[in-house]
Amino acid sequence: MSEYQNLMFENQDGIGVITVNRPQALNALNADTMAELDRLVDAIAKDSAVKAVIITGAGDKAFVAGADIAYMQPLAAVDGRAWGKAGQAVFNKIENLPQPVIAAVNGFALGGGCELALACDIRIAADKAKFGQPEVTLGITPGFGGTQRLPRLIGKGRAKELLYTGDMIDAAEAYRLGLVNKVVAPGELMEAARAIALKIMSRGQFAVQMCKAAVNEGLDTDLDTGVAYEAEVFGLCFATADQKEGMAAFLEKRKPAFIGK
Ligand code: CO8
Repeated sequence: MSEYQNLMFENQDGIGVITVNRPQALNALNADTMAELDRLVDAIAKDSAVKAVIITGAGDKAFVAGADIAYMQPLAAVDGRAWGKAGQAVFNKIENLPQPVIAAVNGFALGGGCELALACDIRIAADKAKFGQPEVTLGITPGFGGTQRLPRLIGKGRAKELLYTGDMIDAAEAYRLGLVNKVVAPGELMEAARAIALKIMSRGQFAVQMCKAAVNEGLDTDLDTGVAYEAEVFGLCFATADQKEGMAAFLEKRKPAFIGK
């Protein structure tokens, strides 16, 4: 029996592909699924054989249609708060994984599903994907980071419109708003996500990790602190074999052979 009931995971040539697998509920995130995701993300963080991660949804209809409404409906305030905090912790772990994480958004990405995509580094969408934070239509706020990550990604005014109206937008509009990096035909989605992952994996791995850390740390602080952090990681790169190799390869007009250290 698989280690996971609600997720699938496969290491495809160094790309760890996570598939949220509850298609009967449009891959809605219930407590079991979140607990499994937490466990899987912890394992991936320690797995040096996983160089990049893609997150997608099972079936052809949904990426993740949100947190599970049936699970949440009877919750008391104290349980709602605990559920929100637990979900935030999992998505924070995804955002801070050492590996680059790409969301391959194959369909509905609503509520917690949109928030899951927001916690990834890069979002690629099928042209039929739909995005939204419909929580206010259910009488709640987003609780897995949406009120924080959405304005940071697309700006305060645009985020507030989506958050206050609960409107669903299509992939073209999500691209126009900067919510997704690229829109492709559904049949090309996984290949497009893989292509970006492979390109990133061909670069200096430590340098990519440090770029991620600098962006994540820097956006949560002021510019002076952010650039000071950048100076530190920039300096650290000069302690790696990849920096010597990358620059030697440039000077010798050849492709670098990076080792990730
Ligand atoms: N939770 C539970 N079940 C769901 C969910 C969901 N989020 N979304 C869909 N399903 C189920 C449906 O109930 C249905 O089940 P059944 O076949 O047993 O009736 C099945 O999936 C198929 O769905 P539909 O029949 O509704 O499919 P349609 O094609 O008609 O509609 C939609 C697709 C538009 C995606 C529609 O299903 C929908 O609106 N879903 C809900 C979307 C939503 O509101 N998501 C936000 C949820 S709230 C949230 O995510 C908050 C996150 C933070 C929580 C923090 C807590 C503190």
